[in-house]
Amino acid sequence: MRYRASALGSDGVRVTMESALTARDRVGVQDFVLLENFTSEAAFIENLRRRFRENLIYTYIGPVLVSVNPYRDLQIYSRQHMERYRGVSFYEVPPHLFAVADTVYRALRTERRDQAVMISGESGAGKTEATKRLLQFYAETCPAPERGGAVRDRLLQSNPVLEAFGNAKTLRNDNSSRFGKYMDVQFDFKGAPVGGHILSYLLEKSRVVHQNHGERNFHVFYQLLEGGEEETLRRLGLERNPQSYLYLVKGQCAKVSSINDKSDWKVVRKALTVIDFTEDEVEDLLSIVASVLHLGNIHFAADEESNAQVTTENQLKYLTRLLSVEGSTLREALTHRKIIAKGEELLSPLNLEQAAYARDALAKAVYSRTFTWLVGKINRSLASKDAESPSWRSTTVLGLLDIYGFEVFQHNSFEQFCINYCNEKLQQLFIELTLKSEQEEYEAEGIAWEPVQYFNNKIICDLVEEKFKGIISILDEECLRPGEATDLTFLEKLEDTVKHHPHFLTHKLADQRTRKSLGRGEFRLLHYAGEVTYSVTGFLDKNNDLLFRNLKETMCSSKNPIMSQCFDRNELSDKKRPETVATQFKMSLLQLVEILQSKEPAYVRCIKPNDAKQPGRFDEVLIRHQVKYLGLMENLRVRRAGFAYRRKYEAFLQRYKSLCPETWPTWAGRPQDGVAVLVRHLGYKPEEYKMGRTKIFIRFPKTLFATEDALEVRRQSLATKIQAAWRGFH
Ligand code: AD9
Ligand code: MG
Repeated sequence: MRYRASALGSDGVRVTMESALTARDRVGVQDFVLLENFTSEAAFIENLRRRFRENLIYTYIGPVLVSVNPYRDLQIYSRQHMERYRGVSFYEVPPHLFAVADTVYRALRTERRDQAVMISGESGAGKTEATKRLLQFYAETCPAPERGGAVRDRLLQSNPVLEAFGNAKTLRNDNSSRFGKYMDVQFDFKGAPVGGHILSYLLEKSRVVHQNHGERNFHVFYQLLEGGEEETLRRLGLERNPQSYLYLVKGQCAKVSSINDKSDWKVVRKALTVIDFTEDEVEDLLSIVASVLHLGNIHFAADEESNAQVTTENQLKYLTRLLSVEGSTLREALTHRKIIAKGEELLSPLNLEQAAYARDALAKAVYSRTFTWLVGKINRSLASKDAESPSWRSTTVLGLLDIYGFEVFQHNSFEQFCINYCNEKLQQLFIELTLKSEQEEYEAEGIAWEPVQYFNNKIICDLVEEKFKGIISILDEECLRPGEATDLTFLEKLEDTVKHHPHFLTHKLADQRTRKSLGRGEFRLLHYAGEVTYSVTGFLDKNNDLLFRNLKETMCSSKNPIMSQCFDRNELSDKKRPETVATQFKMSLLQLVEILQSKEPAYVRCIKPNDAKQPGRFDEVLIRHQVKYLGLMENLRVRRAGFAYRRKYEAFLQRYKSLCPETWPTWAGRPQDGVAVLVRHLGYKPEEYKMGRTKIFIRFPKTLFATEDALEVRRQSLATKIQAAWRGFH
């Protein structure tokens, strides 16, 4: 017999039945694989919209979590919410980030395999927020370690510090990550967090000296000025007003309504103590932050021979003190360049432009090296205190990846090129891993695999990173011709080498139609997530990342303990040319991919609902675009390749056994046989399902819905009966 809602029970039951169905209409399905029309993008978007309207921001595609940024506090991350998701099966509760958190954690515990949660999506989609919630989940719900319980606090408190130094307001996001972060949390054999380690990727250091209109420098500068104590500011020679600092006024938006720099500073200040900063270290760190601001205010004037002279004595005085260097050495280094010719050192004076360049290069180097030092310092504080003990060997690792999202601005430069390349790599990994694991599951279960067509972005990754022919190689080649090569010769070389590539275009290569929108100093890449036009201006310089030798020497002589760790004397004697920025980045991404591949992956795909950062606004065009490029439709088709739904025999039987007298209340045989009996009783037709080795595969959502509905009906009718009996009893 086939259960039909209308064929069952009294009127009362039918009404309940309808409301269950209406609820599904209203809030959509919680797993896209259950969409009737799963190939329709319109149906996909409609499902997202319905759920978003009801503040249901999470939906699955099988094990992948899709999340839409609500831009409002939904109160769904409390301790109670955490408890609700602990130890329950993924599908038994509404979709939630905590369900992913718990599933990953349990896999780590039971299978003792390292896990990695990869969070992706464009700038402002909610990756960093998701990472923080995950970390909070583990810090609050995991058992405390026997020793070194402070590690939980340290894990949490490393965040505000890194965000202060590595995040900034951009046009896309008021708290945009300007560095990539991969964080390992280490668990002991009892499942307690015992340590952590952070890898950071390419900080966007150009922001230190320049911001586009409507953007800010890194948060820490504003926080210190707003929140620092009088006494501290006096010592650092700082004024409260950000407008006084040239490095803070370029974007003309020091104040942001969504940000409270003053209270954020308090949080950061406290956090520094938690992550083991001594008072002296805090002082040294703040001296460096302040010195960057003073550097920005160093002015030069030209003497009669057009050589630059420092005119801002007061700033120089503070710099000398804060960086603990000799005043005369610093002055000379800011206005001269040391050249070694035929074994002899020569000092060549700089003109105004060169001196400004040297000053900015120093500011960027000081800041970015301090950031790297900070990550190292945090890592020392997070390092498991049990590292030497035998239990260390039995730790398992859970990785959280939160990287800067794909971004397109009016003006895109080297930084966007690196950020978007990074997203391209991660998309590639997602494609490889999801498709591969699906295929493997079908094979493991002995079910025929039907291949699915999808867009593979490997072609774009190759365009960027291939040896000799890729954009990075060509850029590096040009960087090897100082004095001859320019940004424009780099562009010409690119045009010659990759002219026929379907994802590459320049003004010269474009046809009449597209030429208008492309400037002469630009190239365009057709990324998986859309077209981006890059201006080549500054590419060579940023890739070379030169710091004049005498500036390096000056910094090596610094008595500020942090600076002296950041600038190592060995660097001065090193004859080998350092790797370029793009090549270092490429290598670090390759290493990251290896790390991620060695772990069991879980995915959170974040979607940004509108560009105005507003709650409740569902911009369909924007969302459709993201659904497309994140490959969610393909992901769904792969997941549905044949079967909408799959479940382990044990779980399936447990959930539905009450629908069949032979399996209710207990089934004594193998779960697989119980399921066979159950589905025959439910009237499943042979073409509707397949029995794998450990799981049942159901082809159409409607089959499962009918079963779910029958379950709901039974529950309701039971409740009605109990109520009636209760009334009769009284
Ligand atoms: V970027 O690539 O670093 O520029 P993210 O990291 O993807 O970007 P982020 O997590 O910083 O974006 O989210 C942007 C803002 O959206 C946050 O500052 C919050 O104001 C808002 N947001 C994001 N996720 C949530 C959420 N789950 N609940 C409420 C959220 N607000
Ligand atoms: Mg972020």
